[in-house]
Amino acid sequence: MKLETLPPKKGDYYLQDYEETYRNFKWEEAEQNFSWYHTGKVNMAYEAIDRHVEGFRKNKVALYYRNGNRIEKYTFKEMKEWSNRAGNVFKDYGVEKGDRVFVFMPRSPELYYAMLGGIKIGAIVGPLFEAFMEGAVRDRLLDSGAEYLVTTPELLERVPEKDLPDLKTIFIVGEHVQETEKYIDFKKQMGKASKNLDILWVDREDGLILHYTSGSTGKPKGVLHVHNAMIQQYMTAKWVLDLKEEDIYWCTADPGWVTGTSYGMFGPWLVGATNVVVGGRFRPEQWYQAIEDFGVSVWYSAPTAFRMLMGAGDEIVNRYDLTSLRHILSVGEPLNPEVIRWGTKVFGHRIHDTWWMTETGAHIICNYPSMEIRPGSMGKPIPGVKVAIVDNEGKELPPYKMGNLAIRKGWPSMMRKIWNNPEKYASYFLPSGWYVSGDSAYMDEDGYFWFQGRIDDVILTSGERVGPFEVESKLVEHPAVAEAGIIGKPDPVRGEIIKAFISLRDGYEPSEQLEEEIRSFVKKGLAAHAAPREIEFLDKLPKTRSGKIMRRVLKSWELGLPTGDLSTMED
Ligand code: 6R9
Repeated sequence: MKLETLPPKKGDYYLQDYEETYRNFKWEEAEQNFSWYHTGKVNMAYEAIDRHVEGFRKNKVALYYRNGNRIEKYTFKEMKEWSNRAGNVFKDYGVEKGDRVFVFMPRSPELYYAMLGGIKIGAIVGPLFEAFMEGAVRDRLLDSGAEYLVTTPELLERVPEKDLPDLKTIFIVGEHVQETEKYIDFKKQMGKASKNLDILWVDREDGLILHYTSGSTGKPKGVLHVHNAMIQQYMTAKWVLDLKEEDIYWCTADPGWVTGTSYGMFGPWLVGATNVVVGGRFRPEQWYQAIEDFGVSVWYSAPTAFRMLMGAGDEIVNRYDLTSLRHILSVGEPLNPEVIRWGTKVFGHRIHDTWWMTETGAHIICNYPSMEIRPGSMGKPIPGVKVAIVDNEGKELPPYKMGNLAIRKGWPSMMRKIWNNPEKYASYFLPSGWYVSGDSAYMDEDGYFWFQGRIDDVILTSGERVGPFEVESKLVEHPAVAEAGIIGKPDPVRGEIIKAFISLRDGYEPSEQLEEEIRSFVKKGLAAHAAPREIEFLDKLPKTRSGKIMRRVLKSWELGLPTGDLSTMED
């Protein structure tokens, strides 16, 4: 079978020659773009915001915000002043370097000032999804020992204060806040605070942000990143997002997910780009409208969103003017080839898949606009980082061998700690110096990486190893299938059999005939052993808030086992 490829796009890109850059690039070269390379004094918020105010971007829009009728815009200068005010308020109430300041809020300008303000005075900020319920909030605040929280009156009801003895001060963003010793009216205090602030210069290795991410079992773990992450976020905002001076950039991710900070705040602002933030729930019409209204040129989203847009149909795309778009990217889950084909058809642009993790802090394997895309592949490692497929002992495997997707330890934005859990941190690394991602993949002979599934999700059926991604991607090519999740179900004869959970597109109803049709579609299109023996139709698949299909939940449902931590599951 001929390999499907999409040729490079013609254009003037930061990364014109991937192979050559990969051979020659040194991180130290990039670091010389920053004054801290010479002075040793660093602060992420300074580099992302204040630095631009000293230069020519002072009056450039840093943030366009829309949520229903609330529409606002802020220049870099305004962002600087508001985050200074926030920093001053925190300082007044005792926040010191290294203290954890958690932010439990809907996406709003205040959320961004609060995070930047905290960073400016050396605090470690911790973003939480606004949809978290009490248990999820408790686990994270307890584990981090957070003393400070920024939240809204509505969300405060989900903060179990009696269980959180460390929590000293709560900054409330709302109208008519009743101030007490513990409850502070954040907006009122910001209004009174000075818009000038002496930034606290910190060390490159000082703590910046704590992102809680849940493993498949057990409690969520706090992944700590440091200010040094900026160098990789900065370079990838150029190489991968290809952000230019005139771009309007929209990252659809919430800051509760690492994508919403590394590439919803830090990366784009480090290169001085204009960020669009849209609040509220996902609706295809609203999303296309946002692209049209803001003139979005670079758009970063996730497979789940693209699949939902695809499911909503082509007719609706045509109602909007999307000609401002020039570069589209995806992250969070494997990007099905069918989705890339659809995107190329309706948007006239390829969708560029990017692979990375909360733990990696920034992009690791990507597709670049100047490079050929092989749909279904995550692309190639970013310059300055070495990636390989290794066995459990850390031995590098040859092309086409499925194994552990591993990264050579020491890339700049690597996590520096799992909060309170050094054993867990150590468990990511092999003695031979590889970080093991927990993902299973292979590399082809040209160095493109192909994702198979989480190691735990790979299915062993009649002696064949089947990655869920291949089967799911084939399933969504079927016209009736909107989304699919695959699990291995224990079977006395075959070891495991493949079971598919499927949600149907609008206009299709479950039936035995459809089931049979879907099964033979996979048999013919992929392989007999990859066809699901069992199919179950669901209205919706269980997903995380970042849009990942939760296969372990499907599996526990199937086997009648406890589902483990569900705090990151969508409502
Ligand atoms: C940024 C982010 C990390 C896990 C990762 C992998 C999956 C992310 C992917 C992808 C296939 C891609 N993942 N991007 N799988 N192709 N392009 O998603 O971080 O939430 O920590 O998840 O997500 O399984 O190991 P995080």
